[in-house]
Amino acid sequence: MELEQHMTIETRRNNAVTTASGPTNAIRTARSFAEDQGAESFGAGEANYYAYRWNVEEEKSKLRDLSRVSILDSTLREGEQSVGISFSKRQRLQIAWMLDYFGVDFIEISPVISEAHRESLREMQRAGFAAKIVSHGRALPEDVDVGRACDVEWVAMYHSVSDIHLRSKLHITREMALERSIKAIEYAKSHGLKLRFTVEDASRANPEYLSQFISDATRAGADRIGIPDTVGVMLPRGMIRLIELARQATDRPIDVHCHNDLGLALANSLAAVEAGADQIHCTIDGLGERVGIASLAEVTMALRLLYGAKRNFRYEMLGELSALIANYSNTSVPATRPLVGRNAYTHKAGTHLAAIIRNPEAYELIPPSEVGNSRRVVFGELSGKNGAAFLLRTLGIEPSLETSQKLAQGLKNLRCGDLFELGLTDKLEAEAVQASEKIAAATAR
Ligand code: HCA
Ligand code: CU
Repeated sequence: MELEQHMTIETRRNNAVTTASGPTNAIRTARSFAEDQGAESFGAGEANYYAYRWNVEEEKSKLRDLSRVSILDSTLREGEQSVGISFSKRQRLQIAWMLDYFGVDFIEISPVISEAHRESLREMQRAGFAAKIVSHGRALPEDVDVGRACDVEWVAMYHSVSDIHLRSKLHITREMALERSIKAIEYAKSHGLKLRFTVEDASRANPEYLSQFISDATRAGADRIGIPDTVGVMLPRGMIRLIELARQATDRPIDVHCHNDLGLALANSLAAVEAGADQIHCTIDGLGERVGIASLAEVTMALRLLYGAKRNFRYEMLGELSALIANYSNTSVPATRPLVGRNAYTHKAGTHLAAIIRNPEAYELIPPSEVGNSRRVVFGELSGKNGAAFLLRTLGIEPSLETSQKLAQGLKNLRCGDLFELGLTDKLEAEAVQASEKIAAATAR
């Protein structure tokens, strides 16, 4: 069935938009629907309208407003567990400043690791950030004391709850794990701390035990409950059920922390907040143990673009944050990283180029400047006459249809694949548009 037709039927069935029978109505309806949802990305040209409907229309009445979902950045804790990462104190402070300016709600760091980490934490406290600083450690009084010595307001403690961890890592019984955790919670609370308790490896724990654990931790005074998918084994629908169980067991805000071992961290984090989790854990570029967790750029942008969540993050810093981390870890940002990678806004095929220079929305979800990236074009055998005309114009040569075609053929005949890449400034883009209009006019003649 044609998509258009299907949508119309869907629309009728849902009885949500009764007039969406033709393109004009569909566009009009798109606008009001989008406005309804507060989804700014669907207000302008409605390029993403149908996708939005596929994504959320059915759930519209059930979906919570995700504008209140908060963000914890763990680049300085989970991120430092990445292979090849070890920040200096100065770097940690710089990262924290930028994360705070970006607008995250919590910044997590583990002072248990070293004196340098403790000093970093103290400096962060002194900086007077709007973001809350969380001191991460094990569910042990001595780790709580390390946080206390740094005058923190918030501590996070974790204890494994899966049988595999209890048996193979800790060599203790379920009862011992619970008892030890409750003691640690009571200890932290007796010292006036705010506390998140994370049930490590929750996704692989016995559900009855997990539920009991969460409600006991809540009763003992935990202010937030952290539900991690520690080995990245969940499907989004599994995550929904897991969060629903946690939601039943506690009335406290729930954090979700999804590992990316199968590339599902983002999807699982989103499923979790749909199911009632209140905060997502992220790191810059998804850094973390093994292949890391959900990335700050992807999570914050998905919340904004796909759910219309209204947050005042400084999204345009995403590219810079990513570059900073790459610089501090002597690596480069993987070209294929969504939103911030070099390839995220690099267009290559001639047909894409032709569309992009008329309206970038044809192949871009959000303009590159909004995520601190920039648009590039690749010239080579796939450029076609539009790409060739653009290239000629850039070189100061007035393109005709004939020369453009010749150049396109020449680029193809070289059989060199990609010849070179050109960063697009506003001026170059304006010239490209002119060139492509000329070609279009010439072709029409
Ligand atoms: C760890 C495990 C952890 C904890 C998550 C949390 C996990 O490396 O300490 O405290 O929120 O993935 O379970 O990162
Ligand atoms: Cu983790």
